[in-house]
Amino acid sequence: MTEDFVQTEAVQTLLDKASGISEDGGNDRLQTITRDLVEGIMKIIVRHDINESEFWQAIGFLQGGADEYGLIVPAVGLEHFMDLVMDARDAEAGKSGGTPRTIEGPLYVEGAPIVEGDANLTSDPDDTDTLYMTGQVTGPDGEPVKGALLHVWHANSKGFYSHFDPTGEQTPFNNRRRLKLGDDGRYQFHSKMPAGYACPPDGPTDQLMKMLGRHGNRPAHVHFFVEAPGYRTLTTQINFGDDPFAKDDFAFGTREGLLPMPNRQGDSAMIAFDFQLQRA
Ligand code: MBD
Ligand code: FE
Repeated sequence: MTEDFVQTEAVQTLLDKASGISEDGGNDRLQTITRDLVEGIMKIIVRHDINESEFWQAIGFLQGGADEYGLIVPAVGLEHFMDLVMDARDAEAGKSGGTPRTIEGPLYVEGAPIVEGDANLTSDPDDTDTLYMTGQVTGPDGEPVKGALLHVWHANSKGFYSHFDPTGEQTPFNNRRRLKLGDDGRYQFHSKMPAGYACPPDGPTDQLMKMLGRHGNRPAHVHFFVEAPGYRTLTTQINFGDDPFAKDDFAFGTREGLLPMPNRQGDSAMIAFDFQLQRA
């Protein structure tokens, strides 16, 4: 049997009906995309001789993994692929430049405290290295960006994020802040050095990674959204330039230009990192 089977009249009629294309009403774009998506899956079923037991195994995986879609999507490279697509669209539109974007991931929480000046992000105990970050938000011509809001979020020294911590040890919005910047676009904060993140052990994403011969770990990182009137919102992260695992990321978030080298002295790590935004 070949993929031509999908082109038979019975299957094509099934696709037209299942996607709603042959019915009255409905959302045209959704109908077309649904049809293509289902047809693509049908082709894979035929191409790989997928049998009934494998089919139901896949459905079971998707059902069991529903809570972890936000992890499965970056794990299989789709979230990074969206960045590559947006970069390519920008290049086509002549809109390149500035700090690279990279994936948001599933662990942002809205409503973090808004703070000004030298900000402390953490209520973690004082037994791990302190991270100091400073820098400036500028525009395409190097002009300071006025009135920016810098969202920052990162894991604690065990790799857990507040609001998603299985130990229940963290206070709400720990290691999450929105920094309100002034007219010079400068920011400054301190926190505790994050550790790398690992997918929940033996959860659906971790299981899939193991079956693929991969791992479910991310190197240590700090997430940012940079928002300012008149500029395009940037979603990005940094890794640490001296981290041996910096480029071994199951979620493909590490990028050139996002690997500042910390200046480590005793139990502190200092990082200078500027953000350059594109105009809206
Ligand atoms: C993370 O902390 C993260 O940033 C991503 C992209 C996926 C899983 C956990
Ligand atoms: Fe993260």
